[in-house]
Amino acid sequence: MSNYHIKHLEEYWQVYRKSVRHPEHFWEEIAEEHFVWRKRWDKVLEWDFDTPIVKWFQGGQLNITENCLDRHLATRGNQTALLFEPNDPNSPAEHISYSELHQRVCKMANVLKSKGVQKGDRICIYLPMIPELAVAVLACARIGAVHSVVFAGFSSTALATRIQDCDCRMVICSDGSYRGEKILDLKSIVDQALEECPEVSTVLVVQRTLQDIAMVQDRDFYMADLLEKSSADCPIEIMEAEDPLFILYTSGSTGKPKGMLHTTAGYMVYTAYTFKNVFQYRDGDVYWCTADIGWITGHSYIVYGPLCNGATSVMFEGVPSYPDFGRFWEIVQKHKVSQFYTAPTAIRALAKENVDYVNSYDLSSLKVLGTVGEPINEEAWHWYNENVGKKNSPIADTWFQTETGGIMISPIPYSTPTIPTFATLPLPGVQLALMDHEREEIKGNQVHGKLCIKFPWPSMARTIYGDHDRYRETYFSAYDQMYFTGDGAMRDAVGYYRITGRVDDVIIVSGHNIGTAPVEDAINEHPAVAESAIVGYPHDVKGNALYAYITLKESGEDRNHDNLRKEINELIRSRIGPIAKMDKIQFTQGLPKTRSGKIMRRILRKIAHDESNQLGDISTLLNPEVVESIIKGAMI
Ligand code: 7RM
Repeated sequence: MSNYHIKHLEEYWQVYRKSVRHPEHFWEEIAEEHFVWRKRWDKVLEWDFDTPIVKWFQGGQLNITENCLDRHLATRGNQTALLFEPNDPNSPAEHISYSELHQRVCKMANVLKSKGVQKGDRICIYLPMIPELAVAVLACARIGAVHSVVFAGFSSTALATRIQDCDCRMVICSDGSYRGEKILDLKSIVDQALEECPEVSTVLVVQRTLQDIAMVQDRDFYMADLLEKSSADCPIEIMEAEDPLFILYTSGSTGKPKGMLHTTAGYMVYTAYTFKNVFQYRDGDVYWCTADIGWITGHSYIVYGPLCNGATSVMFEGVPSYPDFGRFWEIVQKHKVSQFYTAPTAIRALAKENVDYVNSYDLSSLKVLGTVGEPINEEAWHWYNENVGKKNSPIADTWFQTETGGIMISPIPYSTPTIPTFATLPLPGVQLALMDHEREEIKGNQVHGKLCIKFPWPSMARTIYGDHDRYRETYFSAYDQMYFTGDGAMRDAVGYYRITGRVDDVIIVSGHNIGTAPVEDAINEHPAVAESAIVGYPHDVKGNALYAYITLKESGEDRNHDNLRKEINELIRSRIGPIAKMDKIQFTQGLPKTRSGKIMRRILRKIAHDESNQLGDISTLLNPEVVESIIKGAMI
């Protein structure tokens, strides 16, 4: 029996039980057998969920890029590490071997050093899905700098907030990016953001689109010029197990994004282990995750997890709809993809199109399908299973979070029987709990509750950068000695889990977490707006669509409402990004409030869901009379 690669359901249960009985021993064995350490750890785990502190493999020393790159050079130097598929289907794909990737990472690491970057410095990376993004991430890790990747679809305001929050002095960006037929201007977004970030002294610019950009003297440099002069010899920085590896921002229910901090050894061990098991990766396979590296899925399952296993990982620059809705399947056929991992929102968008787009390609190379980011509805699951998998490739519905670093709940393909909409079983080492309203754990099956995790796992985020109190408050204060996920879940008769969605005020739109607060903040910036509340409502492609209830200041009453709607969406686009634009805006006389002044989103959610006959008791509201008028307004 191998702990590292599970191949049967019985084996899963054996491994799972072992991982719960002796968690430390379980992870120690995996850490010992599958990774390169410069010094062995003294202590496998130290933890308490009150403070909270969690430390894995203390005393151990290593570098994650030695595990992702150097150790493969002797055995698979010529094997493709990254397979880059550009936006333009007529441009050739780029096969970057392990030895070439190693060289490129070393060169870029030396560029960073030449610009004064030191261990522990935070580097902001704002790049599209091009090889340099993966190279930049690894270059930081090689010299012990902490990367903070910001998804290159975020606005300049969002970028500036993230640069300021973790005090980055360097930004790595590109001139522009290709997305389908569009060319986006990234450098000007960076320039705008940096007006608010005087501490940033260096900007390294990767040229992708070769469009005209402004370069600031002594601040901005072309990456290519620096790489040319840079040596390909860059020894690793030896890192402590708990040294920070990266910060990744995720939106919360209050305005400020949370900089989740991940550390080195535990993150490496867990993402490598889960990659191997969830995707059942074998030598020779070509693995493709369609996420952007700007999200945790891309960090863990495009870069670190696959490379640690010596896999071939596809990186796709474009979009599923360009040049047409067959693009994903064309790429699967062209590169003989064996594992394909995407989001329910992409599946729903493709399922709306003619099925011939799928059927015109040979998808027989596929062995495992994956989905992540939000609950997958039954219809989308069947469409994926029948048309893409031909009922022959198990679907891994993988549940995890930026905070968990790696996949926590998922079937093990070919071992765990799948059921649509169920993420099924916890992976080894993951101890789940469902909690009731009395904050007690609900035992037994066929139950529903708030999803918690009661024992540490190696890849959990260790803190919110610069705000450990908020970390404790958000994740460890709701339930005693538990990590609270913010999600609800049900456990069925056989112990399978089905995630039912967020229980807080985060709305998932097309797989993007939209915190209500920052969007409301943006709306409220409009001079005509008095107050706003946004909620999600079901949307067949995006999962959720956004609905804004807005009360206007008196002076705005007689304005043209359609213009106002446009202006508000424009404001949201510029402050947050196009993903947060409203699908519906209703102007109201007032918003339902509790007596302590909190907006009752629960009621607005019901109205948006067209369930205003199920509002329950609203007599405790401060202003029950506004509810009736909101219901009337919603019907127009
Ligand atoms: C990986 C990622 C986390 C939130 C999480 C859930 C939701 C993610 C699933 C899912 C149902 C899934 N990280 N979520 N995966 N819900 N089934 N398989 O998305 O930090 O961006 O979001 O996403 O609500 O708490 S994330």
